[in-house]
Amino acid sequence: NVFAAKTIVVGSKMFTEGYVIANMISLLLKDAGFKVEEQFGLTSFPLRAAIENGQVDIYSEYTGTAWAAYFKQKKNIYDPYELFNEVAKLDYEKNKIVWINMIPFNDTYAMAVRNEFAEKNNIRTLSDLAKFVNNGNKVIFGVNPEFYERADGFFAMANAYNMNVPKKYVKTMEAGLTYEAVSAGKIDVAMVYSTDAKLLKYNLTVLKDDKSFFPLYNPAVLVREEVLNKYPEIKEILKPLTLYLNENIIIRLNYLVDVKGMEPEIVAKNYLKGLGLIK
Ligand code: PBE
Repeated sequence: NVFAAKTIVVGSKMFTEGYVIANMISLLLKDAGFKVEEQFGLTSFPLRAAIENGQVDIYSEYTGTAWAAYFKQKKNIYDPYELFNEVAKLDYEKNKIVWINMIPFNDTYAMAVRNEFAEKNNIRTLSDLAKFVNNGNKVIFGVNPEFYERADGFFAMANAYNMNVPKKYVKTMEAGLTYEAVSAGKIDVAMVYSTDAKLLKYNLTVLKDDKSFFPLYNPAVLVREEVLNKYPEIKEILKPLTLYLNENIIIRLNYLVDVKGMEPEIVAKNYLKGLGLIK
């Protein structure tokens, strides 16, 4: 039926930046005449399963997440474009998922402590933290359940730094809640994302990953090949994500959601409208 609307299912992860980018994908596609269904608010592994089995057509994924957590690659690649190409190749060969439109910023996991804690104990890097922990100091960590389990997550990180953390000192909580917990002294070290806007609100020191344990995590758009073949224009429609997002801008947009309390959809819409990219 030539009159049937072009329908596409957009997925998203369950955290602020994930919602902001997914809403942009959704708004740009709608503006170009697509009918969009939203499967928003999933954690990484279920969302991944959903695109592999065709329940989701398109979503934004991070290069390092696919590389290290899904494909269990150990080798670190320090050039974002090279990592994008390698991970895209693997995903296409394995799953016929096509990577398009890499976005030029890195949203990495990081460990953050209160500024006083960093100063008092002279801790600036993950190696400093490992030394402090291994000296027998009781240090409580707060991480989300996904980071607790992932191949590029907590225990692999601790292992890379030879940091001996008893399991009972690692508390799991929602990613957004680690800031309040560390500020209130309920935990000593918070898992954060480097583009989180709450880093601007709380007085925290982000510890340097001095052994480069974490891969690069650049977002990109992933589409099932079948869908891209049907609608090849998608690549052009979503190009603004590559052209008009960067680290400063995404932190600003995350700020409007996490600190100012705006809805991610409104933030995404205002930004795209302001640039004249949607009606
Ligand atoms: N990240 C930061 C996580 C959440 C945001 C890219 C390390 C991920 O989705 O893999």
